[in-house]
Amino acid sequence: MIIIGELLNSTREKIRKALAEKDAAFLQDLAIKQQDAGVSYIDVNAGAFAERELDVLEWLIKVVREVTDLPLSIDSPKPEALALGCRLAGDDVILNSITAEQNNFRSIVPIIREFNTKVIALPMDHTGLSEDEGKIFSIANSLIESLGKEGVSPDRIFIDPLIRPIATNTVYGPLALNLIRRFASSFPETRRICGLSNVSFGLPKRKTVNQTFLIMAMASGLDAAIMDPLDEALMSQVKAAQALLDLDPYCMNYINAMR
Ligand code: THG
Repeated sequence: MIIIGELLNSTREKIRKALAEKDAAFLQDLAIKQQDAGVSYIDVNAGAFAERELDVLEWLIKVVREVTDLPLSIDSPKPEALALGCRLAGDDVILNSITAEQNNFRSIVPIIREFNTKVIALPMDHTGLSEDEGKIFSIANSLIESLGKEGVSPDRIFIDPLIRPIATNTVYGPLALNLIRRFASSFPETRRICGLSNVSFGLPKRKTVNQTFLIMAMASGLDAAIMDPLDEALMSQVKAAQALLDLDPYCMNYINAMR
């Protein structure tokens, strides 16, 4: 599993406040804690600042870079923010994200190519988010194909089923799991990712919902997640699930992690 730490996201009230007040120490502490928890990437998002997003993102990346060299996932729908992130972040960036909407696709492909990044592909087009499994799957299919034509090989693509809160409609659980299963069987060379904490918005004991869903999603073929790495139970469950899915020969990682 590739784990991307979700905590430096300006939609979280504490982060928005720390960014507004330029509280570098608070943000750096969270970067270090996520690194110590074992994440492979740190997601950075300044989207809550609207027209000031680029300035805030630039400051955030610089502040994070003072304390860790971990690769970053640049979380923005804006091509200019993604390009800025690439210039500041160093090697092995994940662009989070690209869609099949033509303007978005056309402006982001050159950034993927110039900086040789990985990319999270969201299966949505100009009509926005769909509820229809067949339609989402077919957009994913054409998005992966279009990226391929632009020279972006499947091993650089993370495909995302776009998890929505089950508190708004419980069909979103099976919808995401079915998509993950179909992505895994139809596009085995890509990776499957999700924004895990989305699933539990609006519910009590969100961690329980996130933990349970992550295990179900891993059993369906999920191999990367944007999630809270400071949830120790969740991190242990990732290790156990990997061993149970024969992704951890001799359970070595599990045993070492539990010692
Ligand atoms: N796919 C991709 N990127 C994404 C998402 C996705 N990026 C954003 C989001 N979804 C994943 N990141 C988060 C980060 C935080 C929360 C949810 C998803 C979250 N935060 C609580 C809140 O705002 O209520 C914070 C509570 C707290 O800890 O303060 O739930 O799907 N590609």
